[in-house]
Formats: sequence, structure tokens, C-alpha cells
Amino acid sequence: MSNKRTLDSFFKPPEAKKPKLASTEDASGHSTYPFPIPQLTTSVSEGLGFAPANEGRQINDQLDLDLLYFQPYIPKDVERELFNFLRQELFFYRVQYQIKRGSIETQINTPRFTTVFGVDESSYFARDGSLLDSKNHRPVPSDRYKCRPRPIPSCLEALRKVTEGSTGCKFNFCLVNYYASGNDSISFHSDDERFLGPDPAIASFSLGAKRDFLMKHKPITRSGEEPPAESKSLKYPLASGDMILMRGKTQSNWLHSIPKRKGGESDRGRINITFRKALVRGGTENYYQYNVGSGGVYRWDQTKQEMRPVNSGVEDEV
Ligand SMILES: O=C(O)CCC(=O)C(=O)O
Repeated sequence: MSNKRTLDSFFKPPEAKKPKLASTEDASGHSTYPFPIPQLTTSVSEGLGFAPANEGRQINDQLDLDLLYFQPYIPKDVERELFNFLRQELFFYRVQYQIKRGSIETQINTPRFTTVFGVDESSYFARDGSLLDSKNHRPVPSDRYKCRPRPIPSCLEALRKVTEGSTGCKFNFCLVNYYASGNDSISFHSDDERFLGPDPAIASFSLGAKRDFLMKHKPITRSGEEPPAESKSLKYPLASGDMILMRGKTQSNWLHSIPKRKGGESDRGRINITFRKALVRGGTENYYQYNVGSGGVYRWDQTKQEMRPVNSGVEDEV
């Protein structure tokens, strides 16, 4: 079709422009990013200004449990656009790592897409993106980290700031999971690593498909006895826009998971964003090892409606 405007089109009022998901002119790049990440659209960043959309409900009626549950946190007219934006614009990884059980080494394939941004308290990013020492404000020596820490991009930084404001907690890390289908999952674990300090607060956001979030108390004794009957297992069907703040004794006493699910809306994809605060370098190394790793980059392909490897040299036959 020619680009020339016909007489007809000349007199027709211009069609309403499709809302752009992102403006690439405003992309925030960094030397550690595989590709630049655009800024949020004005409508999303303005919409986040109304978050939290609801007050958090305190859940502390079980032994050692301390949750604040926002249903939702992200306003309804914003969550869908934010989900589409993050799925389309972030880079993801499918991390593989080895574990040793006794003398046997096993390769673990992480059953979801992951990515991570941030750095522990010993360092911080200057406005120009350079990494500085928190004490002397000088550039961090190149051997401080084996990994290459990445600054939180502006699109997630906006949410981090709002979350800090509404929870009174401080965060320097942002981990993102993408569960492409009901086959993607995270098994029972707790975020109780020493590098998070005692009683860490973790703000966990859900966007996209509804998925069950399960919680159960850790066995109470060393012999692995069941916890007392009053601490029953919990199930929260997390919906798009919801946020659960886990705090207090929760991580040291409870396990959580997103189990695999067949059917339902799981195959529409779900994004989980967690904000955390790592105190020491070991936290930075750990988070980059398990959420970026050493494999290839994936990016959302809007035409194929799936995550595809970037520049892998592999293409589908057409
Ligand atoms: O996807 C979720 O809601 C949970 C994520 C999680 O447990 C984690 O990243 O440690």
C-alpha cells in the first residue's frame, strides 16, 4: 500500500493513536543490560501514584506468621499495562546450576524465567550508573564482585519507591520471576538467607495470571516433627495487582511456594516482583548467580507470544 494520503483521508479526523507501550527514545540503558529498558508510559507511572489501591490486611493469626496482604496494591486500570510492559521490555534468563548431594552432582533447571537488579548495602549506583562504595563514595574496586550488579531500571524503581513509602521498609534488590505457564513454578523454600539479616521484610507483587501461593510452617524440631495443629497450611490465590508483604518471623519459620498447575489461566503468564534488602556482598553474588547465571538472554516475542532466546542464531523454519 502506498504511503500517499488520499483526498478522503485528508478530510477524515485523524484516528486515535494506539497507546504506545513504551517510548524507546526514553530508554534507560546501562553497560550491564543486554538491551535498554524503556521508561514507563505516563499513564502507568501516574497510575502508580495512586498505589496502594487498598489498605493492607494484617494476617498474624498463626504461629510466627506476619503478613500484610494488599488486594490489590496496584490499581486495577494499571496492572494489565504494567504486566504487558514488563513482560515485553525486560530481559530474562532460564538459569541452570549444579548442586552436590553427597558426592553426586546434579544439574538443576530453574522452572521459570528470572531476572534481577540491585546491589547490597556495601555499594550503590550513582546517577551516572557507576557503582560506588557506600562508605568512601569512591568507585568500587573491580574485584569486589564476581558478578556485574545492575541498577534497578526506572520502571521498577518507581514501584520500589512507592512500596518503601507504604511499608516503611527499605529495599535495594528487585527480583523478577516470569511463570510462562502452569508448568513453571517455585518449590517450597524460605527467603531466610543470612545476607538478608534477621526478620527480613520482602514485598512480593503479582501481575497477570492468578496463581496459588502456598505457605506452611517449617518443622518445629530438629527431628522434623510436624508443626502444631494450630499452624495450618495456607493458600492465597494471588491475583494481578496483589502484594504480600512477608515480615517479622515469617521467613525464619514459614516456607512458601507457587506449585505447578494444570489448566486455568496459568498459561496466560504471571510476573512476580519481589523487593528485598541484601546487607552484604554475598547476597549480591547469590542473587545474580541464581537469577542471571551464565546462560543466554530471553525476551518476549509479541508475535509468537512466548519468551525467545535473543541472538541465539537459532530460528524457526518458515
Ligand atoms: O512468585 C511468587 O509469588 C513467589 C516468588 C518467590 O517465592 C521468590 O522469588 O522467592
